[in-house]
Amino acid sequence: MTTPSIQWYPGHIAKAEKALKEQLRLVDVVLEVRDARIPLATHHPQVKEWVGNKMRVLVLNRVDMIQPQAQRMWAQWFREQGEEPCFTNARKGEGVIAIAKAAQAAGVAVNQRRRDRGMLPRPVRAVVIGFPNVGKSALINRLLKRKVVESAARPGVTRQLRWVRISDQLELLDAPGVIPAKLNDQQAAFKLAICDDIGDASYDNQRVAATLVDLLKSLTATAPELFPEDPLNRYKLDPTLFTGEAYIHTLAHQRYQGDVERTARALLTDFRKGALGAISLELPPA
Ligand SMILES: Nc1nc2c(ncn2[C@@H]2O[C@H](COP(=O)(O)OP(=O)(O)O)[C@@H](O)[C@H]2O)c(=O)[nH]1
Ligand SMILES: [Mg+2]
Repeated sequence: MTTPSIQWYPGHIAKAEKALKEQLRLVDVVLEVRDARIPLATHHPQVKEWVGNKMRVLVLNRVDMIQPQAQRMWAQWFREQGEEPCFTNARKGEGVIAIAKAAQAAGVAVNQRRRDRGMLPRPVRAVVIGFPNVGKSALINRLLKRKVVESAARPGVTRQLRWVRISDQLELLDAPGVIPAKLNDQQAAFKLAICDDIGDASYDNQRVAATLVDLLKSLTATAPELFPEDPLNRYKLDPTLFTGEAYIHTLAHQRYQGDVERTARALLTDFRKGALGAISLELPPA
């Protein structure tokens, strides 16, 4: 019998989705945050339905963790799809002003409609949504540091919601990370695990780390221009000689007294903290 390699908890998802749906009723604009390393795998299939006819701003965060050339490729690809994503580094605050501006601009129409109905204008309300760990909170905190004012709690539908007032024109709502109830694409699920964007899912570190090695091998082969150096140089073990799984085992014997689990964790940690370099794990579809 085979068990699925990456599992998570439907109960948590249902709860997060329910909270999100309540929040969506209160906002004018949706800021959809994805991980720039895996902009396709961090696309949630329900976003379209959640956004409905609200305005949406697409944010590709962690731009510091991908190659500048990969950023250009994604920018062009999204443009071809009729999208204009904002690239941000929420840790440093780079690109966040553009987001506040885009959200505010999206809200202009909202206030026009209010005026037409004889109502007073109010700040634009936006919710920040995306997979766990993509940088939603970091983004809000960065926006707050720039402009700033207060952080106020207002009664939500069934519980207190955290509204953050960014400026006189913009209020944001932090949302819990959401994950689809089902991930049919196993490769996407592995990428989410590699990037730690899957919340408290459980998975086999060794298989995830082996998949990372296989993925890096195929990326360096298909787009050598993005990898002037092999990202696995750090370990002084040539990945082209092994499958991902054999690589982890060999590395374990060379460096970690045969402890494969420790090796897998070390590799994943190195990737996640950027020690292997800035690496986009996805490239735009050809
Ligand atoms: N290098 C880098 N780290 C980031 C960036 N944005 C967020 N982080 C880090 O990623 C982790 C998760 O961010 P958080 O905002 O809590 O994610 P959330 O779960 O979507 O709210 C934190 O340690 C952040 O400091 C970014 O653009 N670049
Ligand atoms: Mg958060």
